[in-house]
Amino acid sequence: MILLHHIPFSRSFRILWLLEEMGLRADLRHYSITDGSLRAAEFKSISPVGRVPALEIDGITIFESQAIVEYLTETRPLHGLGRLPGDAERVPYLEWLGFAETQASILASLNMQHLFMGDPTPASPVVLKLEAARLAATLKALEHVLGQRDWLLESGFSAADAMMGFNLFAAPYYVRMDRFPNVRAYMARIEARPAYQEARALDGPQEFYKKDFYDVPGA
Ligand SMILES: N[C@@H](CCC(=O)N[C@@H](CS)C(=O)NCC(=O)O)C(=O)O
Repeated sequence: MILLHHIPFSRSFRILWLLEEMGLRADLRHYSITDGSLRAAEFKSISPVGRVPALEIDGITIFESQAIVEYLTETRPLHGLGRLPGDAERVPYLEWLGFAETQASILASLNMQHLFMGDPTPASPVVLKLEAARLAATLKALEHVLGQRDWLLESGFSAADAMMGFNLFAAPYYVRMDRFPNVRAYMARIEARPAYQEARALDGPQEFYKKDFYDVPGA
């Protein structure tokens, strides 16, 4: 049995997608950011600060998406989706895994301020503008790399690309993507993957974003 603790359109999508790339189907247990389900004692015994994803597999439970990605790729090397110690691309592979989380933390900050705070504590326009600029800087870095190759690593698709699965589809709510054609082409390549399409169908509808774009108030 494989059980993924999951919220649609969140970082747990990374794992849902990676499992599909490996031909593994997980049962999903759904949570919500706003209904208190992440704070239940039972879930906190699995994920200490009540975050998704957490994955139950092989008789163990793992939290933190990067740890899950590394565990899955190391225990299932035949799929060729990780770059194990000794691989020439081991270092860039680890860098991109970390980069994905750096980018995701900016998105989480924007999500928190645009979607989950509101009155009586309005978000600071200065901080919102700064965070959107920091997100754009990560997209600019990707734009450069993706002008040289189709996937993050020269050797082709890897689990590092699956780590981007949550990020890149949340970014357009905060940054206009017109100036990042290589990133948009990369997103189209991702969307063309059958495993991605399967995972998206399993994911469930996103409930965070109520409009297409969140501008900085007063900008
Ligand atoms: N570094 C963690 C971050 C996990 C995380 O923050 N997940 C979000 C969803 S994208 C969450 O569960 N948020 C709930 C909260 O902040 O209360 C990972 O990559 O697994």
